[in-house]
Amino acid sequence: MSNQFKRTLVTTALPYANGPIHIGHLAGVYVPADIYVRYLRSNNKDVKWVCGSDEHGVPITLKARKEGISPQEVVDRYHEIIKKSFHDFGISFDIYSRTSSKVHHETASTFFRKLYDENQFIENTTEQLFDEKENQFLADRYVVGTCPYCGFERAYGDQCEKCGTSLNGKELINPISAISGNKPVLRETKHWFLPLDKHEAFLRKWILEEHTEWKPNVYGQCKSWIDQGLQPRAVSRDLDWGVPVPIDGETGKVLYVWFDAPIGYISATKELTPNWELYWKDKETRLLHFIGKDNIVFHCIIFPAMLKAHGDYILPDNVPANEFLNLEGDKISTSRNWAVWLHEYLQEFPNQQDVLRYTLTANAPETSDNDFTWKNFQQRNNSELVAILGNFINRTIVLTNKYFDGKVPPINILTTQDEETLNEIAVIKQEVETNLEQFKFREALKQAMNLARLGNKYLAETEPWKLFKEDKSRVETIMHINLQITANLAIILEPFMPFTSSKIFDLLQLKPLQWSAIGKNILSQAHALSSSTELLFSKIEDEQIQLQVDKLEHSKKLINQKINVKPMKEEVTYDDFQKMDIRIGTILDAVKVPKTQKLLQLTIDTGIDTRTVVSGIAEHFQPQDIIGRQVSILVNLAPRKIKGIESKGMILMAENQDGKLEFVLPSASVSNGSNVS
Ligand code: B3M
Ligand code: ZN
Repeated sequence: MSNQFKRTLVTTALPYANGPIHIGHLAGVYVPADIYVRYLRSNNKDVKWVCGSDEHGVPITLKARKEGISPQEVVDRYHEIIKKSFHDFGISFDIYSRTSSKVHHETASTFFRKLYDENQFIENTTEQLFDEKENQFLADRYVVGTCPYCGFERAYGDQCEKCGTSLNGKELINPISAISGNKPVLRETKHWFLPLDKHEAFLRKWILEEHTEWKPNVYGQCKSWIDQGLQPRAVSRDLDWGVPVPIDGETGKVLYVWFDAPIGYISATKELTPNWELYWKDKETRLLHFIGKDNIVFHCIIFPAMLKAHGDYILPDNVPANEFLNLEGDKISTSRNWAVWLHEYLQEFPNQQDVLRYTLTANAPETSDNDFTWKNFQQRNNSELVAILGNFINRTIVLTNKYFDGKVPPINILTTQDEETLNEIAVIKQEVETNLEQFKFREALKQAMNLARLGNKYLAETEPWKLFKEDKSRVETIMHINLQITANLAIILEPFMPFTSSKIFDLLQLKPLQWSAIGKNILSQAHALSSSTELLFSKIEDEQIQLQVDKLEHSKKLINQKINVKPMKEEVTYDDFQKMDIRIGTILDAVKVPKTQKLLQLTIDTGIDTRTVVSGIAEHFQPQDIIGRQVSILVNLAPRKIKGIESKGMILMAENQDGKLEFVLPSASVSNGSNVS
């Protein structure tokens, strides 16, 4: 543990309150941070962990537009859902706040104002994309277009999600407004810029020379940014949702969401403790930002430059960013519903938070993107949690009940094997610590599970069930050791699987113990266990997994259908539409047009008259099946001769993706001649 620090402040990326959270969020940021913080707490360290919802920015306003509700309604809804999911999964923030809070608005505003007053910004009028129809500047994700770097056609105005390059809307090729589909124009507007170029020398030295210990993925991204040369970044936007720019007379402008959001960490700390300054301004505080890789530049370059410009804040000591978690081979996507949502998981696997926490940690995308598959989830549960951990603890409890009436037996003469087994606990503890301190959570978990493996091996080799009759004293020692291992597991697993740890403590009738107890004699002779023999984990069956796979398959189908939807035709005026006279009619007769495959000759009562229409639906309907059915018919279409028959009008049909036709009809029967408008 880095001993030059007196206390630690952990921050985790503030999730946008524009949707629920999924396994990718947990795996990349919140579970690793939770493990780390729980570990520090278990070591009695002074640590605070702050987080909250990011409630500003275009992701929120876009969502509000899409749903036809206000941004406030969006954030109110998702803030609660997100907060609950975190709580349900044991994510143990000291505070989960939100950036729409009053404290945050004041903090962010004051922060900006100080930098403004001290001339830390450049004020500049530039041309920005503007949607004339919507009368709005197209900040960030309000504009999409082709990425000039990789050619991806749906790049956003602030970033290309394909190649990760951070962009300015003006760089996009063929930009279109995300709200209206319009081609934007350029219009002048004034903004404030943080001159990152002026901070470049400092950042270069601070990161590239003084923080060579940062994870290679983080260090590498920073190096590439700095080597490309840093540019001034706009810190305000023309939007009406956010923290207003605190300058008199500047209306319709708010702080850029990436300016205010990281200040949210400070605001949350303020809400948490009156001593907040100790955590932000004292050199003996260690500041850690847990984030995903798409947030690296903001936490390693922009926010530190802001803090430096402010003058009195500490800078992060480390930024353990993870790569991305994919799902069944594809990028997790909220809009395509390609995700495992936390609230849904808990409905389908109730009380199995730790199975997910375990799987996500065991597969954490620490050094490269990684894949979550349901098969792997099942396998990790069945062959690791059930077969190794659950099995060891269950056998230990059951045998103790059977031989010693549920009481801890004495420890007698130790064999070399006993001593080696007990000594191994301290070795494992050390391994777990070393890995946790380097943010290597996968490896740390593997080592912690080695303690359960050790227990299983010891139990299998000593075979107490064969010895009880002739050597009770030996069995006492063996079971005593197994129970000590079980108690140690409760402590060492707590950061990773807090629910399981608490169950083990309950089984042992122990109050939760701290990290320093690992390797010590925890259970004293004659201590009584709980009478419960509840299993810690249960097997997950193939059917349960198949259900999840099917659910994803269903999402994929919907996605593919969406992709196949034809683009909208050219715009028409209301008058164009009004010219069309569509009525409800009834098919009186239908016959196949001779020598054709597709054509039916229909006789239709339109309410106005009885007429003939030739329609290309013969491959979809048998004549006898449609006689008597109502249809919608365009009656004022100019007559056409088809195969020698004069056709007057056109039947309205809907065609789905696989080309199948259905009649377009009112939902209840209406009289012939009724207008469709
Ligand atoms: N809300 C972006 C994201 O979820 C953002 C993080 C803010 S951290 C200060 O990727
Ligand atoms: Zn790109």
